Amino acid sequence: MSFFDRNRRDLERRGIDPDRLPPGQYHTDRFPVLHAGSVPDVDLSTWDFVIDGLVGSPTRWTWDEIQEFPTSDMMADIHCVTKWSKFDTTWSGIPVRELWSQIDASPEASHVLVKAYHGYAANIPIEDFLAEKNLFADTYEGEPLAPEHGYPMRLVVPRLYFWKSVKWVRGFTVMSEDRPGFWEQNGYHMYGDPFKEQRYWND
Ligand SMILES: Nc1nc2c(c(=O)[nH]1)N[C@H]1C(S)=C(S)[C@@H](COP(=O)(O)O)O[C@H]1N2
Ligand SMILES: [Mo]
Repeated sequence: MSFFDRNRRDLERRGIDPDRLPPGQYHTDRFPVLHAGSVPDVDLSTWDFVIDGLVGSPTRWTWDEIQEFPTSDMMADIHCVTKWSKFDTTWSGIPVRELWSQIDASPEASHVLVKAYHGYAANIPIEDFLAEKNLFADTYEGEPLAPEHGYPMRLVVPRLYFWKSVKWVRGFTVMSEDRPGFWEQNGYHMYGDPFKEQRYWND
């Protein structure tokens, strides 16, 4: 029996539906750390969150200002393109929809490019960006985000592969076309639906 078959059988034994696993994924209870480059040195006194592109006027919030937004809690399964999935992860933070309601986005807006320290970016269609579960999270499993998992704030978009969930997020650009981010320029799929196994350019 293959590793993947055993992994599904382990889930069944624990009373967890193995069909929650997208094709080609295995379940883990660990929380692997994955990123390009180094963990940024974060200084909250100079931290800002910037929204530019197709908005009425560019918006900038400091760390103190962004604390004024309402927050929610969310639970979701996450799926990394390197084949691990983790179930029932819990997060809190600012719903993406909350931030979006405060900006004057153009009716032409179709995609965002979400940006982080060190030039990392990921592109997401607006419809997926505004999905109900999505958060700009500052809390994971009831604790402040660990530096390696995106402190002080990361995006969480559970319906797409986890590379879209930008750690150390600093804002986004609103666009009227799709433009590749960091991994999308380096072979990863422009959209990245785990259940359609859209891992690489030709998937
Ligand atoms: N800023 C930034 N965000 C990032 C990455 C990165 O390299 N830089 N890697 C992505 C990838 S490929 C994955 S799988 C997840 C991993 O998140 P984790 O380390 O919290 O598990 O972060 C995503 N967000
Ligand atoms: Mo990843």
